[in-house]
Amino acid sequence: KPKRLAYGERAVLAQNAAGKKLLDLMEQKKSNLSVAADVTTSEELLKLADAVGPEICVLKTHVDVLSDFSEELTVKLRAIAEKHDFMIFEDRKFADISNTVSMQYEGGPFKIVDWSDITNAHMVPGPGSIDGTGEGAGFAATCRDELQRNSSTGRVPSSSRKNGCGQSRLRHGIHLHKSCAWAQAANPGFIHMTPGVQTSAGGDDLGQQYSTPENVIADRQRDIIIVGRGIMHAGWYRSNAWESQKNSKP
Ligand code: 6AU
Repeated sequence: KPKRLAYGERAVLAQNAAGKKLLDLMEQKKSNLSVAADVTTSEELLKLADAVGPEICVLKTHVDVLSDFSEELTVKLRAIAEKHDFMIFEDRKFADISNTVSMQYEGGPFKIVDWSDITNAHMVPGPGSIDGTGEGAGFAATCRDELQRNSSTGRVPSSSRKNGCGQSRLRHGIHLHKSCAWAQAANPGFIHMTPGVQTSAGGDDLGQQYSTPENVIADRQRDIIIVGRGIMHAGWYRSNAWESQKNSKP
């Protein structure tokens, strides 16, 4: 088995500025944890970001589930990201032609390009849909992207989607999904982020499947785990366990 390179050693091999920054940050902060901040109000999001900020390399957001999104939120979130030194990944999953994706990325209510470090696109329309997101026309040079397929049960990856994934991966270099056959050993310049992680394997009752951190990082050679409800509901587990010990039989 080839020796696994350290994240910091891989920074020089990264495919773009975002990848390099992320690998350096992971090495320096000694964190390969990303939290999926799937909350529905700005106040909860800011509170969560400030609480988990010291532990994480990436905060993953879905700002279109916030009931009160505002530009003020993005300014505050950026300040928390600078304070704790993590990157913001808006999990937008674009899926259209390049011209439309670029308008959605820069405009609309969210103006994702202004405040996120990383965003992502489905490979369904083909790799061309995110080709404009490099240093290309209409996009800020800070634009970054990720690719993804689904971790939920019942997915049907078509060969064309797989091809699109492969081609874009070559150009863009940060790669996000659960079941890709490419490990970092295949190309240490790519970064693999994997969602669907909890402390024990299993799933939710809507088709999500979970793996453990060790399974993802050690066995499958991925780089970053993304944990959502497993961390956000830690309070629930904590109080449940605490209350349960009071009920334990002598
Ligand atoms: O740990 P969970 O199940 O609470 O949250 C998992 C997070 C959610 C999903 O939108 C996301 O990861 N996700 C993704 C991403 C990151 O794009 C892809 C995927 O295949 N499965 C998945 O759960 O925010």
